[in-house]
Amino acid sequence: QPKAFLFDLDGVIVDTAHFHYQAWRRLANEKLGFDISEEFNESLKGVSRTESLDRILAHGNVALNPAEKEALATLKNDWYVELINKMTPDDILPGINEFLAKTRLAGIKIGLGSVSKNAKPILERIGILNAFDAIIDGTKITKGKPDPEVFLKGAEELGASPDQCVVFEDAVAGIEAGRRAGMKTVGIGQPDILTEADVVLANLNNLTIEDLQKALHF
Ligand code: B16
Ligand code: MG
Repeated sequence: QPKAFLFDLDGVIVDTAHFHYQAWRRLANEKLGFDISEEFNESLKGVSRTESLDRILAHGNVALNPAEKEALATLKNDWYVELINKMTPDDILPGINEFLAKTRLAGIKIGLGSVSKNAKPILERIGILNAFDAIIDGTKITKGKPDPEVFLKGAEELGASPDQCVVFEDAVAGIEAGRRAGMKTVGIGQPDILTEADVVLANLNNLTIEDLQKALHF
């Protein structure tokens, strides 16, 4: 039986992936003079703030000094925070509350594995901070996904070995991080994008722990 479930935040618990895209797109449009597509945005999911900016600048062939980059990253985050401040418990994605309840009932530990420095304020806003036994966020790690650090720290805090953990992720970089950590991975999204995940689901609606264990061969 699995001992711990590790959930990504953006795109799994809440649809903040969309807010990140909105804020980055606004930055590219208003400050850099080019646009970024939704397809390009896939490559930013799960990637840290500074690394995301570097990828956007490379994409638009723009070179900036560290101070300029810092200013743009701050501006993006200000816009992003404006968006997340409007969130309520209604923004929790379909099936999440029920699935977390089933997980707890099954005696499986619940951890958050997010690269975001805004993770805790978001969980507070949507009222589910207390659902987590461990929270690993951007303030606790030095390497973003696809590095496995965030999930390995989560397993450690929950007292589980990697092979007893399941990672729930919407990002290509996040699935890679879970795999590199030696964990089973559940992709939330499209199978043609999350090709490396052990199982891909559209969402966690009506998912039972038994069905999941079967699908993952636990
Ligand atoms: P912040 P996750 C990641 O969160 C996002 O997917 C990624 O788009 C974002 O750049 C990163 O957090 C950093 O977020 O700017 O709020 O610190 O998917 O790991 O939950
Ligand atoms: Mg994500």
